[in-house]
Amino acid sequence: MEGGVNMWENRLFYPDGKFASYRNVSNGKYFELDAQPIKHNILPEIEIEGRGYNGSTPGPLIVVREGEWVYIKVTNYMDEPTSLHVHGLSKPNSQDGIPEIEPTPKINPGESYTYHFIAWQSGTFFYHSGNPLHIDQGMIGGFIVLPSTVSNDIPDRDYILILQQWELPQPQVGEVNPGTYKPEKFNVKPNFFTINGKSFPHTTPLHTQFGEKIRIRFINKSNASHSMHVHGHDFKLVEIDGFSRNEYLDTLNVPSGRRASIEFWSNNPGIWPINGTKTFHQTNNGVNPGGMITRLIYN
Ligand SMILES: [Cu+2]
Repeated sequence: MEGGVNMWENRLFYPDGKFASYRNVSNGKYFELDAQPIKHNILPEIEIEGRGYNGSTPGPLIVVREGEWVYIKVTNYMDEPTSLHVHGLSKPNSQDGIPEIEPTPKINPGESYTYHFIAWQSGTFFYHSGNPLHIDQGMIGGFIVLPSTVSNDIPDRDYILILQQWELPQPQVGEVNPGTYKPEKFNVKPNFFTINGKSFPHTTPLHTQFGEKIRIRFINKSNASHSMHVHGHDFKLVEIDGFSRNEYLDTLNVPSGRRASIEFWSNNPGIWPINGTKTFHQTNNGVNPGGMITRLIYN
């Protein structure tokens, strides 16, 4: 049902992020990603000097269909080489984007390379720089492959949430010192936590109406696992790493590298937190509430 896939595409939401624009080509879609230094506010008073794609972290959401060819032209506007790895979708070695290890191009400053491969598997994926340090400075974005055919049973709203953490210099735990900061290398002692690049209370809420089926796709590539909880709603785990699951839970651990999708019915009106359960992750450097929290709000 081709129409159903079009409908599904219109039901994708990437709160606080943007969708990647594209050009249709004969056998698929062509995207452009600019790898560049960025300044990005995770809170009104906290700006990060990091790296991102097309001006943001996370980078724009790429959406394609199962079976399509995907072309992604990456241009390096930074002072260091980079590359692009689309995580979880297997592809030819030359297109995998880890040039330190694989026979795949390194994109030097000022240069471009166009990755091309088939999106053969539907599911939730993400892209990131082949340089791990760049990832922890913000170079990650969502990559969704919608199935080529669907039943009528698609979600009413399908949210994509990327989990990130940051180590920013701060005088002490328990206060937030406003300013512009470069994330410490690899964020080994993270003190700020974001969903799609924003910390609570500045995360944009998820909206619903009574009776809808909501899907949430969690994506984690940070140095920690994130244990995600939806208040007021048990949920069904429907996907891990592009593969179907069918299991009921109310808290779901999302380890580094994993994508996990859940679905639930909006059957309990209110304003509900959706959050990482680790206590420090629910704060902004120890200031409660903050960090990896968003809300589900019934309209
Ligand atoms: Cu990978």
